[in-house]
Amino acid sequence: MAKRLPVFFHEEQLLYQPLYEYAFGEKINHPETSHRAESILASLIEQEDDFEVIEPEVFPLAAIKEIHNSRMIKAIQAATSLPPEKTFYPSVFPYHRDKSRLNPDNIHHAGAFCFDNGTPLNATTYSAAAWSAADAAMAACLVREKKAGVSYALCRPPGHHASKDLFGGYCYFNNAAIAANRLRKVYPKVCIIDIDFHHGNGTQVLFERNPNVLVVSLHGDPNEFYPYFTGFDSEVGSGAGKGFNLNIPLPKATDGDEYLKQLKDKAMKAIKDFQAEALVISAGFDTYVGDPIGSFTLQTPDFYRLGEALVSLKLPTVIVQEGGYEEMSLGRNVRTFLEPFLDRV
Ligand code: SP5
Ligand code: ZN
Repeated sequence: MAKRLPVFFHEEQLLYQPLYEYAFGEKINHPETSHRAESILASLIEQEDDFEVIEPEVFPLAAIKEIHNSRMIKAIQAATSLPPEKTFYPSVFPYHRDKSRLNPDNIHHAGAFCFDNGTPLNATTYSAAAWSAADAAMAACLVREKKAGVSYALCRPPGHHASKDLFGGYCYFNNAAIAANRLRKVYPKVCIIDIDFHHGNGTQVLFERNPNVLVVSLHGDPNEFYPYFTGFDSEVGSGAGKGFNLNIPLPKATDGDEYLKQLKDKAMKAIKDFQAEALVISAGFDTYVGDPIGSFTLQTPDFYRLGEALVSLKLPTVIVQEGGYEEMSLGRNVRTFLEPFLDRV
């Protein structure tokens, strides 16, 4: 039997269940459910000759601390002492964030480490987010040690909106950044390609001054779509990192053909020019036609084409789960995307 594609996942990720969010004043069911992970897991287990689910064992605090500052981590930890039925929604965001005024142990100060009100905290958030980060760290270690050519971290909650000291956009710890940092210890030049519907603002800001990490993101035009303030093509990196950030904003209703064209002509060209030695894919599936919060029109077979295109780069690859909120199709879309990578395990 051929080698199976390693899938990292920890059961404790399921215990965090945000119930709702306020989206522009409207109370809606929270899109980032634990059912998402269950949908993916069920779909991969169905094909157990191809996928091997592995539970991370090491609690990843050191890996998280490489990316996030200790006060932001503390703010998320502070929620572990909330009563089980209580969920805190950061809703007040301070203008001044100087150290002397902030107490990360006080849950009412969580807004100092957060940038939107869709990213709540409760007693289970920290362990779910930490084990999600562990998936990414372990998946990267396996590839770094050349025990696999490709691995998949079933991260949930997602990560690409989180930066050094701000969580938001359903993201707490930046799993893709954690994976990239692990890879960098063996592969000096790493590319993170972000194919989630939303701009990966957290990943961008974490690496925008770094010439050794190329960050490429295709996403809904920020003039119209979340996170609104970043993701424009004028953001090209800064200082020594200038030229090593590429944003490809795309209009509403972008379909698979157009998406693939942009991916190949712009994103993959940049990755080749950069001569990346390893690849992290921030894999969101909210580009799917049926997604409740995305506005592209990719169909399930398009995810196969996407995977096929990225496999052709022939790079050691860590695939990190990001968004994708149409629970019925999510598992199938993820499996379809992973299929072309099976030859490269
Ligand atoms: C990881 C990730 O995908 N995070 C996305 C966070 C998006 N939060 C804002 C959602 C705004 C929803 N607006 C829905 C409009 C539907 N027509
Ligand atoms: Zn998204």
